Amino acid sequence: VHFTTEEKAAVASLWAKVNVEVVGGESLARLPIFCPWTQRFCDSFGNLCTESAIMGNSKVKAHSRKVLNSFGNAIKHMDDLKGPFADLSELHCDKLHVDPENLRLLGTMILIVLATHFSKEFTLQMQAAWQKLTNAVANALAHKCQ
Ligand code: HNI
Repeated sequence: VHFTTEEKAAVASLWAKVNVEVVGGESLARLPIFCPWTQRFCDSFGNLCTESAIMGNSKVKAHSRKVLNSFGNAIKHMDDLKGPFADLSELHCDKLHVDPENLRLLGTMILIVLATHFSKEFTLQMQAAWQKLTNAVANALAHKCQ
């Protein structure tokens, strides 16, 4: 994937304002695997589908921080993501058996959260640049899943 100078600048300018904990947590909380639409277990367990319930889970919280920090790393290596993400791809594909679809979905959730936090700055161009990045990161992470 080739990023233009403008796209790189757009991504970096928004990233400088991102609160990693907040955006990471909200994005993971929106991932449908944590918050299934059906809410089948509400009767027995109570509602686990709130941001605070999901964020109260320390492992989820730790992971969301790691996810966003690895996006920070991706922003430094936009010209070649496969190399820097090779080990993480092995972890998610071979060891954790994460469905690649969920890797892509999390990227979409990050876009949604960025759009809600930075509504004015999240222009068409900004969305396009970030979408390209989230797709590229998901592809790099899913590389070993085939
Ligand atoms: Ni993910 C660990 C990055 C999506 C489940 N994950 C990590 C680590 C990073 C990371 C970084 C820490 C590795 C280490 O400690 O060496 N994960 C990312 C990124 C994405 C992502 C950048 C998506 C863009 N991970 C997902 C998804 C799932 C997931 C969608 C599950 C559905 N990840 C895990 C699990 C671990 C993990 C489980 C190990 C536990 C942990 O917190 O270290």
